[in-house]
Amino acid sequence: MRFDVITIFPDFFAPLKLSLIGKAQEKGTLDLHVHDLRDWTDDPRRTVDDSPYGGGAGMVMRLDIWAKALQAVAQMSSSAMSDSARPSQLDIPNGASEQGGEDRRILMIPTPSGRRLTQDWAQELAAAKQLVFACGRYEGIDSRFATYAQRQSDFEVQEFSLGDYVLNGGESATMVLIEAVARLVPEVIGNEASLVEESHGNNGLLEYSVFTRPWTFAELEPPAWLKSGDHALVDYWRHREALERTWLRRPDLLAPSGKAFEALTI
Ligand code: 6GU
Repeated sequence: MRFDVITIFPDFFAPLKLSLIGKAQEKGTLDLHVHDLRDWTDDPRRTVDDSPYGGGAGMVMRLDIWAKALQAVAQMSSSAMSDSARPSQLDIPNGASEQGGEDRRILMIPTPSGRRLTQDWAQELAAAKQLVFACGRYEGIDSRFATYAQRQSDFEVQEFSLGDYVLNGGESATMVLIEAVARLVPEVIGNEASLVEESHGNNGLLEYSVFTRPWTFAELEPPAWLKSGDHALVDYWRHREALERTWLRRPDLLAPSGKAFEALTI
């Protein structure tokens, strides 16, 4: 899977060389490219913004610069992907190519007014072929950009938000989305079973509590049934505990409209 990030702060993404996501890039499972928006400016000051029409505070990022950046990234990435990534994907039986959606190329625009990122959406995005991120700063990118991209590029366009609070720019939100999606791409995480049981995983409940040695510390002990050696009993209590934690901490997930409603009837 390929990620392209367009930003005025390319250094922001250096941490993606670390950890599992860095390893996945070395293996070739993930292909991450960070582009400096200022490469597509044409004045010595490398200006990317201007004052808003109609007046008001702050600056707005220019549509013409973003359009050039997007066209360039679209072009360089589509030729790169047709060179290498393509044939190997076709060779793999039961790969993403069977699940549909493997050819999706999506322009992701981080904005507090976008669609809220959820685990379900991250799962869906993990099957895409390419995600391109347009990281805005200041008061944001000229609002025509999404429409422009929809009309003039090969990309499907999605505006996403992490939640109801405001960040200074899309960079940190993009890091979050890349991490949430990348770990769902097959072979990025070593132990895929850990994806199933974790919070917001398949049954929609919060994760049950976990414990390791020492058994007693500062008079604190795990629940006794963890020592029973009876797997069915342990599964039963873990499920109960996950339900209890969800009920106490996130009752919204158990509402009829919530993700874990089904878990109540198991
Ligand atoms: Cl995606 N961008 C910005 N700038 N602020 C946010 C956000 C995104 N999600 C929550 N707040």
